[in-house]
Amino acid sequence: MMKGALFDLDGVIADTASLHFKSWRKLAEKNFGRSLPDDLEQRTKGVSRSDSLAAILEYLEIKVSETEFNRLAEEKNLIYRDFLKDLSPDDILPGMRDFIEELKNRGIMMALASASQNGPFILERTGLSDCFNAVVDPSKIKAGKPAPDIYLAAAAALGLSPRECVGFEDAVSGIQSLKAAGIVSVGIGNENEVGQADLRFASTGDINYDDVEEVWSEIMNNA
Ligand code: B16
Ligand code: MG
Repeated sequence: MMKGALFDLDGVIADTASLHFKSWRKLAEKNFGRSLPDDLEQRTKGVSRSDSLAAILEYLEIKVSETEFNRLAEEKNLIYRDFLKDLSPDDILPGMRDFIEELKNRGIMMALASASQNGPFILERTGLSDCFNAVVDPSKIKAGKPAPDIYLAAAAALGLSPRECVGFEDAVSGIQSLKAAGIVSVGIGNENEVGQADLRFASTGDINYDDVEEVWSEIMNNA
């Protein structure tokens, strides 16, 4: 049996993924009078705040000083936090509370492996903090997703090997991170974004434990 479940947050547990890009759009409008194209969203999904800002500035072909870079990152976070001000358990994505409770009842340990520094706040506000045995602090991770570091740290925080775990992701960068860590990957979303995952569900409402356990066992038996 699999022993650990490692979760991404935005777009997997909480309905917050689009709020990040909405915040970046607002920031770009306000500071540079520029709009951002839809396809930039995928490049910022699962990616740290500073890596996201670097990708956006590169697209805009704007160079800024380090001080200005930090100010823009901070301003984006203030915009994002404003969007989060009414966050509640109603913002948990469909089916996820039941799925997390099922894992807990089955004795499967859970860790959060989100690139977001707002992770603990979001877990608190959605009432899910108690379900998690560990929350990785992304500021302590050297290389963000797509590097394997954050998922390796999440498995280690549970005292498990990567092979004993399954990871849940909604972003290309996150699936790449899981693969590089040697962790069975479950993608939530469309083929374009998470088609490389070992198992894919179109949306969180479709996730079920039996399929996840079956794919994990199959991969372990063939390894
Ligand atoms: P913050 P995840 C990621 O969360 C988001 O997908 C990404 O868009 C965001 O830039 C990153 O968190 C950092 O978030 O600015 O709140 O620290 O998908 O890894 O849960
Ligand atoms: Mg995500």
